[in-house]
Amino acid sequence: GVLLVAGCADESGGDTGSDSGSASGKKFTLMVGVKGDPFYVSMECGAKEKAKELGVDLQVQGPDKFDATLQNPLLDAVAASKPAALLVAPNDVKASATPLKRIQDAGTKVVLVDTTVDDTSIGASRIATDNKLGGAKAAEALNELLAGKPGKVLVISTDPGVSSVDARVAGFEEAVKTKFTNFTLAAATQYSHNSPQTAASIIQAELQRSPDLVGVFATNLFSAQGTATGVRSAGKSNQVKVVGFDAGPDQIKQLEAGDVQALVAQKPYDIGVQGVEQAANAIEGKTVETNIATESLIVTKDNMSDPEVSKYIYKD
Ligand code: T6T
Repeated sequence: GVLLVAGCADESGGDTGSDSGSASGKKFTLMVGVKGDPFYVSMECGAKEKAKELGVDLQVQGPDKFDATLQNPLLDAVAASKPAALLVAPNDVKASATPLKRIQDAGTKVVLVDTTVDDTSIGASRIATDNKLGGAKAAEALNELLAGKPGKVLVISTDPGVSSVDARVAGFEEAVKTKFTNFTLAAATQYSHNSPQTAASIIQAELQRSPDLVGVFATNLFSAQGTATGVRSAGKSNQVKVVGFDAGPDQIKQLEAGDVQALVAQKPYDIGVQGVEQAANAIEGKTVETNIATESLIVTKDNMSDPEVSKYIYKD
């Protein structure tokens, strides 16, 4: 289905395209990872802004769940419509490759945004947060929150095979094993399937099993939301520090309420802008940057009102 967005800041006054290059007037599709996720809503705002500037006709779509079995049929429909460019956040490193390869082979310029596939022949450009670094930053934030106190920490992710969150887990685990050796990983990473309810159940079961748990790293918006709710319902907000990824309006509320202590915020708006830019470059035969790593920043209760930080809070 088509994703409707109400939340973009009004940034009218862009170039209406009288002097734009050959990408002007072409059809671009943005296939987000999942509909209604503030991360992708913000990415869409950035993509729309750049599309407007370049005179590109941008359509946005996304599956109802973050699941390749739902996203792939939408990709097959995109293949049939043959856009000049496809910006896509693939749902799975393996399962998403087949439809994307077909689309690329048919002549559409494919740009991977946020997530990737294993097959490196896919994508003229890949634009994503440095997710491994983001995971390491989460470990550092947790260590600071605990002031070096030793203890067990748990990682709650969405699904294995999602490049973004897998890299965050790897970065977090590496930092715990090499730098913050005061921590021990509580158990294997647990998977919420991107459901806040499941994340809440996971943390509550772990709190029962490991009363000595001191911290949790939840690798994306919905895992973090559910984890924080679960810790709060268990009445353990004072004992367990929660570090989440992503900074939607609800995550900021949880930070304010003290249910989450730190967030790693991405810059999805920038990913959207750069995605359209690189796709246009590919169409116009200009130099394309094959890999772009975008930044992340730590948001806490202390810095969240600073305009330099609050400008990165996602739209919903
Ligand atoms: O964390 C983002 C995104 O980077 C990830 O690939 C999937 O989950 C989010 O969209 C947040 O829900």
